Amino acid sequence: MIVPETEFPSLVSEYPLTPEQIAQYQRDGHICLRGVLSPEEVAPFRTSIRAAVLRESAEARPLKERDTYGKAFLQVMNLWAKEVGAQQFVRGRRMAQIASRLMGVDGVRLYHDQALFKEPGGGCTPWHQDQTYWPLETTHTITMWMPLVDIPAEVGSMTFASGSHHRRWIKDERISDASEAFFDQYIQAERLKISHDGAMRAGDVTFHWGWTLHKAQGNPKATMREVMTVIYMEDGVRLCSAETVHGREGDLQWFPGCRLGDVAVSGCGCQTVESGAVLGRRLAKGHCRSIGLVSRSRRGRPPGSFTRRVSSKTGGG
Ligand SMILES: O=C(O)CCC(=O)C(=O)O
Repeated sequence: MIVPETEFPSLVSEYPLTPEQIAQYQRDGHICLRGVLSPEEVAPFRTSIRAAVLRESAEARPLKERDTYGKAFLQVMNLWAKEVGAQQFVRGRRMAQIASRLMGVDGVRLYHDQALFKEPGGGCTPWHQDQTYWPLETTHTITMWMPLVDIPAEVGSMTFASGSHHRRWIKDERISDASEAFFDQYIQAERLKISHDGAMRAGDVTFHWGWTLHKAQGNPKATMREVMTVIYMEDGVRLCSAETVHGREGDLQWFPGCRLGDVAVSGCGCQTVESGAVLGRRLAKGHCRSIGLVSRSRRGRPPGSFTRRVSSKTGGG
C-alpha cells in the first residue's frame, strides 16, 4: 500500500540527548535510546515499510535451505528509493541529528538504509563489524536500528561488544559461521564486555559505531521481528583509494557517479542533517532550503537516482 506523503509524521522535532549519553556512546560504541519515535509515529511508517519488504524481498527459499546469513533476515536495501513512507522515514531529521551528535561531527550524510526482517524461526545474526563492507576513509559511520513492532527479550535488541570500536578493523570476516566462531573466541580472549538491551518497544532505537562488534539473537517467536535501519556517515568523508578499497568494491555501487577518492555521495545522499549550531548558521546564510535538506549547489553534485535491486550479500547486516 502506498500512503500519501502527507500522512507521515514529519520527524523534525529533536530528541533530547544528555552529555552523559553522548559520552556513553563514545566510550561503548553503542547506545539504546527509548521512545525516539512514539507508537503513533511508528505506525504509518511500519505499514509502508512492511508492505515494501514483503513486495521487494527476493527470498523464496524455505529457511532450512538457506545458509547462516540467509537464515538471519529478509534484507531489503535502499527502501528510500522504493516506497514514499520509507523515504520519509530515512530522511527523518530527528534520527539523523542524534547520529550527528553521538558521533560529535558537524553533519551527517545518508549512506544507505536496509530493512532487516527476522522471520519466525529465523537464525542468529553472527558477530561482525559493519565497516568491513564499507569503502569509506573514516571511522565516523553509525547505524540506527529501530524495531517497528515491540520485540520481547527472547528476540531482543542486538548484542554488542562494548568498546570494540576503539580497536577499529579487526579482521575481514563477513557475516557467517566463520565470523561467529572467530569473533566469539576473540571477544573471550580479549575479555570484552558484552551488552544487551533486552526487550524493545516499537520506536526505541539502538545506534552503533561502524566498527563495533555486534550480533543478534534468532527469532524463536511466531511473529516477524521487523526492524528498519539507517546508516549515516560524517558529511564530507571520502571513498577509499585504489590502495585501500580492497574487498569493499561491492559497496561502491551505492555511490553512483563517484570515483575512488571522491567525497562520498550515496544515491540517497542529497540529504544531510547538521548539528544544531552549524545548521543554524547555514540556514541563516540561506544555504539550506529546509531542515534536513542540503542545497545541491553547496555539495556541487546532483542527487543520484539509484533504484537498482541488489544482492542480499552486500552492505553488512
Ligand atoms: O538485525 C540484525 O539481525 C542484525 C543487524 C545488524 O547487524 C546491523 O544493523 O548492523
